[in-house]
Formats: sequence, C-alpha cells, structure tokens
Amino acid sequence: MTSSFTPQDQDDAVPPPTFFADVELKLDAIDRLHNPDPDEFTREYVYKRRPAIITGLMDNWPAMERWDFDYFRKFFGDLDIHANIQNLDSKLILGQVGKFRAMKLEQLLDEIENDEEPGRANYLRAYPVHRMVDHYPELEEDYDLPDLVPNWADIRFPAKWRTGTRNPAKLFGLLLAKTFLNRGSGKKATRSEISSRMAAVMFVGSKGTVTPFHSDGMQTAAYLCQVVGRKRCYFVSPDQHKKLYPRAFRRQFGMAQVDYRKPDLDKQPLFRDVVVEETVLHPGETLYVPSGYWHAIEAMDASISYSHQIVNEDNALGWLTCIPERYLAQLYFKSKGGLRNVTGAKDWDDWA
Ligand SMILES: O=C(O)CCC(=O)C(=O)O
Ligand SMILES: [Fe+2]
Repeated sequence: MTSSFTPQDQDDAVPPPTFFADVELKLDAIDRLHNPDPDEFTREYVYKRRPAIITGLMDNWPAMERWDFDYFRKFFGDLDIHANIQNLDSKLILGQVGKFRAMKLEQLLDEIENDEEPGRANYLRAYPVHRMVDHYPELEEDYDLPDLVPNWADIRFPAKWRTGTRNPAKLFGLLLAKTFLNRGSGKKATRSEISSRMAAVMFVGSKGTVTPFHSDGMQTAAYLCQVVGRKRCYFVSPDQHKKLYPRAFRRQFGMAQVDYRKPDLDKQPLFRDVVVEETVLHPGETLYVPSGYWHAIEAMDASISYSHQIVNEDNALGWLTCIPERYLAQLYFKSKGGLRNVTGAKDWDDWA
C-alpha cells in the first residue's frame, strides 16, 4: 500500500500532559544542552545521575531527512515483528503494556496510518537495530552512534579506566565488567556487532504510545535519539522509588506498579506525593537517561526513535550485580516462549 501520510505532518499544538492531575508536575524541568563538552557532561550529568536533553548530536544524521514511514515500509516492510497494540483506556504498567501481535512491519505501518481510533496506539517497541542493519546494511549510513559519554559496551573504543577508588572489591568488579563488556574492542567490528553489544533498539509507533514508568534493565543509562515526532518524557528521581511501588525483588529491571495516568490512590497512597519532572523531546534531540532514573514516555505524534544502552564506571558495578538475577529471569522467560509480556520485542540474547 502506498500513502501520502508523513509523520512530520504533526499538529504543532502541544497536547496537555496525561499525567494524573493531583501530583506535582514540574513542566519543562530538564536541562537542554547544545553540543556539551564530553568531560563536563560526564561529570555533571553521568556521575550526578541527572537526565538531560542534548541538541546538536544528530545534526548531521541523514536519518533526519530520510526516516519516515514510507522509508521503513520500503526497506523493512517485510520484517517479522511483534507489534504492541495498546488500549489506552486500560491500566498500563511495565509488564502489562498491552497485547503483542505477530505481523510484518508493513502491517503495523498500515495500522498506524489508517487507525483513527482515539483509544488505541500501535508500537514497534525496542526492535534490535542490528537485525535491521543485517536486513538493510545501508541503514548504518543514516545515523552516527552517539558517543558523548564513556561507554564500555561501545567496542569501537577501548574502555577508559580512570577510577579513583582504592576499594579492592570495587576495583575487581569494575575490572571484571570492563573486561567483559569491552571484549573485542580494538578489532574490526561491523556496525551490526557494535549495535548488538550496545543493545541498540528502534521504536516506531503511532501518536499516543505509552511506555510506563521503569528504570532501564541492568541499571544501564541510555540515549534516546528522537528522529520523527515528539515524545513527552516524565522523570522520577531514584530516591522517590517507593512512591512508584516498584515490583519487589527486581534489581535488574525497575518496574513501577502505578499507572501514572490513573493511579489507585487507595492502594498506592504514596504516589500522591511524587514530584515529577517533565519535558518534551523534539525531533533532532537526544535524551540522556541516567542509570536507575525512573522514566515514562508517551508519543505526542507518530514517532520514530533510536536508542542504545550505556555502561561505564558510574554504573558498571550495578550492572555486574544484576547478572545473576537477569540470568534467572532469562531462563524463566525462555521457558515461557519469550520476553514480550515485559518489554516488547527486546531480546535478551542480543544483550552483551
Ligand atoms: O520511547 C519509549 O517509548 C521508551 C524509551 C525507553 O524508555 C528506553 O529506551 O529505555
Ligand atoms: Fe527506558
């Protein structure tokens, strides 16, 4: 099917936040930095674990011109995917983000373009980018892998080691994580191999998609590079985690049990006191999500985003201590036939 729909045909009016009205919402609360100095950014945002929006990183990406739904239909239409079909009127929390249906990407794009139903949203959630690159190698010319902050999973570069710690257990842990994550660096690697190690993922969806509150798996930090459409981002600092009622015994993936749009305040009274930072991520902007920081993201327009994970000295020990739990979770979900009931299409075999 051909269509004249382009996601850029967006309504410039900013729709109101869908956040539950009775909590303190700090609007436009996230720092915006244009081409920051990498060392300063690492010191002020990575080590202090503050989210930020970075402008300038994507200025030379051909993706900004090329990526739209027609492009994805042309080169990736026949990809087999599991699309997340969200009923926005029902409760949405991590682990309960809606149904997943097997289809070709082309079918999902048709649904996104034709579906006018207000209470529904369709999402290709966290599809592994290395599979897209294997499918259509020219994709890698469309974008640069952001490398503002040290990333031991980025095997284009040898991992830097600049720790000041003298604690032998910490030193040993950091060395172990660095060696494991950065293995193979210095050798020639394909974009597909590099992307796979960093767990690079793509998001393609309709206006209205909701990613409920979570902190990223394995305590990684992440870049979220917005190519098409706007996304509204909500943040809750890690010290407020109790107010989100995280699922117990999960260090390796923070999953809130509150639906921020319609919380059950009888069962989740602490949520009333949460302080939320809000911002709008525009096309061409990159969101930096710190390790352990709670975030929820909703698409204000039809949207395309690229994301990859970051592990370095700041979060490597957390990453390491998550491995046993992640291993058990992986066994469990494999026995259930996949991970789709938790995050979507993210396949843990692709991670490190
Ligand atoms: O954009 C989204 O829907 C979710 C992005 C996200 O939370 C992530 O990449 O960790
Ligand atoms: Fe996330």
